[in-house]
Amino acid sequence: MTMKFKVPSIVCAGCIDTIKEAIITEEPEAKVEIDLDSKQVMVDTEASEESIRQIITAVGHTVEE
Ligand SMILES: [Cu+2]
Repeated sequence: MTMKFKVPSIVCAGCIDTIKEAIITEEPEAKVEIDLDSKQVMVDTEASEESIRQIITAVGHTVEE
């Protein structure tokens, strides 16, 4: 299942690497695509939306509701 998150705290390529790495570490099967301009995080995973949201938050980023 593919889920989308808007993460306004993404400001540079470093943020993208941080979030990607955090998600892949917790959910190795996940496919993650992040667009810097739209600050959109797309995750294809079997994990729950809530758990992905928590992973993004745990590395200091903010997910828009
Ligand atoms: Cu950054």
